[in-house]
Amino acid sequence: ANAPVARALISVSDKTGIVDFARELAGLGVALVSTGGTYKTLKDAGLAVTEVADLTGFPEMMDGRVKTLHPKVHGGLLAIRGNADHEAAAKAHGILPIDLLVVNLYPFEATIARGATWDDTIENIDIGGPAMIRAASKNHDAVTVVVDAADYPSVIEAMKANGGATTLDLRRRLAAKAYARTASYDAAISNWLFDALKETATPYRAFGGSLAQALRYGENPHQWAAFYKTPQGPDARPGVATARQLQGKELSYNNLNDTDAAYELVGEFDPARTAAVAIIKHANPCGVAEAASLIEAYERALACDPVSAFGGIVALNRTLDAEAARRIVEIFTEVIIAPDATDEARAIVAAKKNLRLLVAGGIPDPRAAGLTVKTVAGGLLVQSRDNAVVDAMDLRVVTRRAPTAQELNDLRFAFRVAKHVKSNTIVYAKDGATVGVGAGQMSRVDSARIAARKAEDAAVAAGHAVPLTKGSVVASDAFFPFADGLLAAVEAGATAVIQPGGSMRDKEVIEAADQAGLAMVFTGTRHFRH
Ligand code: 93A
Repeated sequence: ANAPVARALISVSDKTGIVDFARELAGLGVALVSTGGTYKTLKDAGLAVTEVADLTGFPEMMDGRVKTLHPKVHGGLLAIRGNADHEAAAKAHGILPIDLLVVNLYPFEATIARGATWDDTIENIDIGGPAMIRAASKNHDAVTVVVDAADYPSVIEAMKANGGATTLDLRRRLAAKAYARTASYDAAISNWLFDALKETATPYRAFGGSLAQALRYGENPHQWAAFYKTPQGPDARPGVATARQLQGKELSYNNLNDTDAAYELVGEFDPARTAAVAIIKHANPCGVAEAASLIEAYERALACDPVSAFGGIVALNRTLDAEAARRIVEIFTEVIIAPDATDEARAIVAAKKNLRLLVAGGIPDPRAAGLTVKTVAGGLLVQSRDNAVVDAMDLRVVTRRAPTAQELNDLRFAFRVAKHVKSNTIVYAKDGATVGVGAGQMSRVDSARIAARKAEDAAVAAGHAVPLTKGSVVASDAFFPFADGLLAAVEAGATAVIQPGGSMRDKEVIEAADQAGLAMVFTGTRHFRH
């Protein structure tokens, strides 16, 4: 049914561009019908428009909760054109066909973002809008539905090219987009309610987000990609979705992924206690350090693996200062993210045009609840985020020797970092800095060896006589299934170990540690990350 559009119902909360669009429609001979506020906007602009109350013969009522929920609206949208029964019913009840529906919904997501009251938020749940959108989309064979102002021009263009009608292809695309909108809208409402109930763990969660940015490409140039944001309240965990980009090239898919990994990692370090810096490559840290100042933390993070740090992402847990900025821009860096940046630091970064600088306004709370989602063929795997923090864990010394105070500090540091490294994870640390990171190996022994070898490389690069793992501590994200992984760490020179424990062969592993004079603590908590 490719008939010209004769009647349009326009009901929009966001009135951007609506007057121009309606004027074009009127110019193409379309009769306009609108709800109260939209009616007023169009009428004030000098357009001929009918109020929906005149169409239905019912006033808008109950504070606007009921304005378009009426058979004259839904019959007009749903009647199958050319179906004798439907047309007879329409005639009998004085229902006029509606060929074009233009709706954008009560701004529910924006309402929760500004932290509105409960009642205000409830009132911003649109009922009539989604009902009309769904009706019009079902009947897209004849009805055009527009939910996004960005589509106004293509509708006008199609009508001009087709004697006042749109094309089936366009109507189908717009219907697909419309159902995506109602789905993400309802997901936002459902998630808001679950959040208010403090329930992240529920199998009934809905998944949805709205398109924040179409990305140039995905992990590789032949992959399509986009960034979707899930609606958040004003106290949202600061991170890539809330950060403001002050300068630099457009963020890529990999940048967003790596920046997220980097920022979540520095979130583990309380800025009131210590300055912390993480350098990330391919979502794994190639150096992390905490120190009295950002510059010192950066230097030490960089020293861990200066070769890999090239082209990395740098995250800081405190306001970026000039000193740190000056040093960071010396090597090729893709992204810097920090809670904020001083004016002087911003000016220094500005000299590197492509370098992306993001300010997040705060740092993420590692203890916050939340969900992680991963796709598998044909489905989604959902879990609560790993919000376990080592400071809250009951550390149990299992060896004859207990760690010294210095070792214990480093063990905690290393385990905090290990949480953010892909499994199997081995992290060597010393004096609040990583000195070797082994990531993503299928065998824990390999991770231990790789981390040790990287430490040797770093020692050679820095002109140290002995590898930095000598006298370091080591963290493992999961238990050592055999003593071999632990022995590899002993060989590298580690003096203390932190790991979850819980292996069938714990006894064997503890004996090996005792024999080597190591101090070992069990956390009872595992930090797998895949
Ligand atoms: O409260 S509602 O759910 N009840 C309705 O019957 C209804 N019909 C349209 N909200 C309803 N709308 C929404 O009103 C539209 O989705 C749109 O967002 C808004 C436009 O109102 P106005 O034209 O008065 O500014």
